[in-house]
Amino acid sequence: MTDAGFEPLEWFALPEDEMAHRARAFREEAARRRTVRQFSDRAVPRSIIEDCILAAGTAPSGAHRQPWRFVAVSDPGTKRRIREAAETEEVEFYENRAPVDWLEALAPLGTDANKPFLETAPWLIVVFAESYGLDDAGERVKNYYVQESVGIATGMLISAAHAAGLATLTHTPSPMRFLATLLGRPERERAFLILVVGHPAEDAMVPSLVRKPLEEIASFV
Ligand code: IYR
Repeated sequence: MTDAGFEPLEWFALPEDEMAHRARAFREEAARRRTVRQFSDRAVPRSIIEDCILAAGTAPSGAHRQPWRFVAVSDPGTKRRIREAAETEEVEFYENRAPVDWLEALAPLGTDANKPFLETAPWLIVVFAESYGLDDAGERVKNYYVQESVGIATGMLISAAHAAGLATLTHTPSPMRFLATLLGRPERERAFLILVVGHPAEDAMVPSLVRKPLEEIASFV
């Protein structure tokens, strides 16, 4: 698990105008990303999903424990079972569990308990957080900053999918315990979220959102 030794950093220094150009280009590309809720059933090659997951796996993590596991689901039967279980939780959420203020906050997004995209989209990447690891002898190894590490990796996964021309939706059925059971994951893995990945439906609509301006999200001191 421990990486042996050190090696020289591989680094490509850029002139400042090139840095500015790339920063702006990345910002503009990031701004084009939208969370999509209507997916096409158009297939996406597994190799593209593998590259996105490998990009996510380059995320920094506490003590370099890499406490993530990505289960990429394309099997229609498994997707159907995930949809059925998720919708059962969501009906309970929307009808009973969610407080009024939460439902009000969600109203502009137009979400409800119906989750057809869990079957329509070609890929569901179920992200698991490993609460502890196992060493070669099968002994428990402590992980650190698990939520932060998996959150960063998920952000990179979303960015990688967007860069590959794919639409995504972060879906968080609550509670999510059924995912570990359904996918046969070990006790030490906790479902973090489902990333729905695919092409948007041709008639996909997205809510008109305004992103906070720099002054509201940043302070320079
Ligand atoms: N998990 C539910 C509810 C939901 C909650 C939040 I916070 C959202 O930003 C969107 C939906 C669902 O997926 O519908």
